[in-house]
Amino acid sequence: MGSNCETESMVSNPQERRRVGLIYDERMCKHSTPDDEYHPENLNRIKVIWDKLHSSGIAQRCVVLDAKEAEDKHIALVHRKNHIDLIKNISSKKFDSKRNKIASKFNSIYFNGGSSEAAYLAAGSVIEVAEKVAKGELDSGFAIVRPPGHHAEESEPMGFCLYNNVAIATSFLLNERPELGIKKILIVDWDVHHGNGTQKMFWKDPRVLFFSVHRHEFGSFYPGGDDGSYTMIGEGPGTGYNINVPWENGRCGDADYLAVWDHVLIPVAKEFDPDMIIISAGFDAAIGDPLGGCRVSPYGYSIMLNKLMGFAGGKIVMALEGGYNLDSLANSVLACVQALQQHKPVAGSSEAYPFESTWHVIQSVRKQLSSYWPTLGDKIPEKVISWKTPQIEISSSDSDGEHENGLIVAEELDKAVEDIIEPLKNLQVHEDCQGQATVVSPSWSSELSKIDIWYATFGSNINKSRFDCYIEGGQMEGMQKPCVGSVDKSQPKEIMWKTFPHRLFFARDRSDTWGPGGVAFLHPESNIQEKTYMHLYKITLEQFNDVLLQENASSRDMIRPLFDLTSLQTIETEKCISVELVQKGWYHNVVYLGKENNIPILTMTCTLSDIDDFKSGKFPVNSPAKAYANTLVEGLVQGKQLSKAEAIAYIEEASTKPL
Ligand code: X5A
Ligand code: ZN
Repeated sequence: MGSNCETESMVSNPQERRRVGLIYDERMCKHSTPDDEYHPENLNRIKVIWDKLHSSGIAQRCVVLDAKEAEDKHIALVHRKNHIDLIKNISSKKFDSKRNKIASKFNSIYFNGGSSEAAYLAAGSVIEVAEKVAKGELDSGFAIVRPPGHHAEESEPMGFCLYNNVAIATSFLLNERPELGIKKILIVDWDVHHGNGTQKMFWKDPRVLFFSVHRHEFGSFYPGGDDGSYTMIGEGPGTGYNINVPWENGRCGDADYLAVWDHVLIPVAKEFDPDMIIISAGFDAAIGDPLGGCRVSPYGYSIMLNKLMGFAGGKIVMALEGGYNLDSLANSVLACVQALQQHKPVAGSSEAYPFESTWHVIQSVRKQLSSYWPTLGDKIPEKVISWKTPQIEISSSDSDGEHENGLIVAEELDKAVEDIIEPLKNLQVHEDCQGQATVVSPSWSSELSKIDIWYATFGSNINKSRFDCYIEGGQMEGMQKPCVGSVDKSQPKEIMWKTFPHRLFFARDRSDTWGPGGVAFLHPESNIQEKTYMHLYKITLEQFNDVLLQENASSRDMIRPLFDLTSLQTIETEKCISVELVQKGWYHNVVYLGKENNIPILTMTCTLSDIDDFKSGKFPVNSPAKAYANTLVEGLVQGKQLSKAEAIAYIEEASTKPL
C-alpha cells in the first residue's frame, strides 16, 4: 500500500467516507454521428467527466467497476423485441447510408458502427451499479454512460437515447432481484427535458415513483406536447406515482430547483419511503448549457443530491443523461460525486430567489396531487412565497441608472451566476478517445458574457419578436425555418431606438430565412442626408457572437469567438471589421456606430466592396417580399417610431431609391 493511503486514513476516518462506485468505459465513446459531424451528444461528454474526476483526485477515492453489456432478457423488461433487434443489429449494417435512413425515421437519433455496443454498455453499467448498491456492496454509485436513456420508449429510440438505461435497471431490481429487498424505487429525473420514456414505462406501476422536473413552456420545449404536464399523474394502481414539475420559462436556477425539492419532492419522498433512489442525472439544466437555458450550479446539484441522501439509507444510483456544456457538466458531476462521498454539499452559495412562475407551478403540482400525497394539501405560507424574483423586465431607454425593480434583480442574478462560474473558467486540455489532445470549452464564452454592447438593428431585427428568435430560438411568421437561438438565452438588459445617418437599402434576391425578395442592408459609410431607424439591444458580447453566427447562417461548431475582445478594441479606431470566419455570410461586416452610455454600438451589414457589386449589378438590388417588409413595418409601429403609413413609406423609399 502506498504511503498516501496511510496518511489519508490518519487524517480522515474511512468510516466517514462512503463507498461510491463509478463506471466508465471508452467503448461508449465510439457511438458517434456517421461522419463525425458535430453533435452536442458526443464522446467528449463522458471523457471530460472521467478526466475531471481523476485530475481532482476524486476517482481515486471511489470504487471503479467494469462496465458490462446488458442482457437482452433484462432489456426486454421495458423494451419490445423489435426495438431490441433494431439496436442490436444497427451497427453491423454494412453501409452508413442504410443506418442513416433508419435513423432518419426517428426523432433526434443518429447511429454508427459503435452505437450497438455503447447502448448495451450504457444499460448494463447502470444495472451493474444498481445491483451493487442494492446488495450493499456500495453505498451509492454513478454510471458515467452514453448514449443517454430517458427519452427512449418501449418501441423507439428518441432524443439521443437508444435504450432506457434507468428504466431497465429499475425493472431489473424490482423483477429480477426481489431477494435484494428493493421493493419501491424513486426515480428522480432532473435532466432539463421531460423523461417521457421512463414515465410511460412505469405509468401504472405504484412500485416506481417517477418524478421529473423539466422545461415545458406549455408543451413547446422538447420533447413537447402534454406528456410532461403536471396533470399527468399515472393511471390505475399507479395513479399519484407520476409527478411532473413543468417549468413555464427558461433561466431556472438553484433557487427554483430547491423550492421544488422543499415543497414537492422531499415531502413526497418522506411518505413514499423508497428502498432506493435512481437519478436520471442529466446536467443540461446547468449554467451555460447550450440546450437547456437554465442556471443550476454545481453547488445547487450537490444540495439537491444531499437532500435525497436522507432517504433509502442513502442508496443512490446516478445515471448520466443529458448535459452539453463540457465544463459545466464535468464540474456538476464532480460536485455530485463529492456529495455522495461526504454526505454533504460542496462549498458554495446561491442568493437568488425562485421566480414567481416557480411558485405558481409548485402550487399547481401540489394541488393536482394533494389527494394522493396529503402533505401536499397544506398551504405554503405566504411569507415563503413572497421571496421571489419577478420575471425579468426590460427597462425603458431613458432610465439613466434608475432601473426598475426587475432589472436590478436580473443584474444581481447575473452577478451571482458570475461568481458561481468563476472557478470553471480555466482553459482545459483533455485527451479524446483517440488520444489526441483537444481544447475543450475554452473560456471565451464566459469572458465575453461579462461585456455588454449595443447591438443596433436596421432590418427585420428591429422587430423584437424576430430578434427574440436569435436569442431564444424559434421562428416567427414568414420565416422558412427556426433559429437555434443563443447559448445565453437571457433577454437584452435594455432596449432603445435611435436614428443614424446611414443609408438603408434592400438587395439580393432571396434568403434562406425569408424566401424570395431582397433583405435589408445598411451602407457602412455614414451620410448626413440619410436617416435609418435602428433598434438597439443591450446584450452581451457572447450573445452578439451568437447573433453574428446566425445572421451569417454558420454552424455553431466553428472556431469561435468570431468577434472577441481584441476585435472590440480594434473596431473603435478602425470603425469596421470584416469577420474572416463568416466571409461567405452577407452580414459579416461589423460596423462601429459610436457609443451610448459609454457602451459601444455595433451593427452588422455588408462590406464596401459589396456596395460596389450592388452598384455594378453584379449582385441584385431588390425590394423586400411582403412578409419581410411587414416584419419591418410591424417593428417600427410596435416600437412607436412611426405610424403604419409612415413606416410603409419609409420602407418603400429605402427599397426604391437608387443606391
Ligand atoms: C438526453 C437529452 C435531448 C434531446 C434534444 C433533441 N436529450 N432536440 O438531453
Ligand atoms: Zn436532456
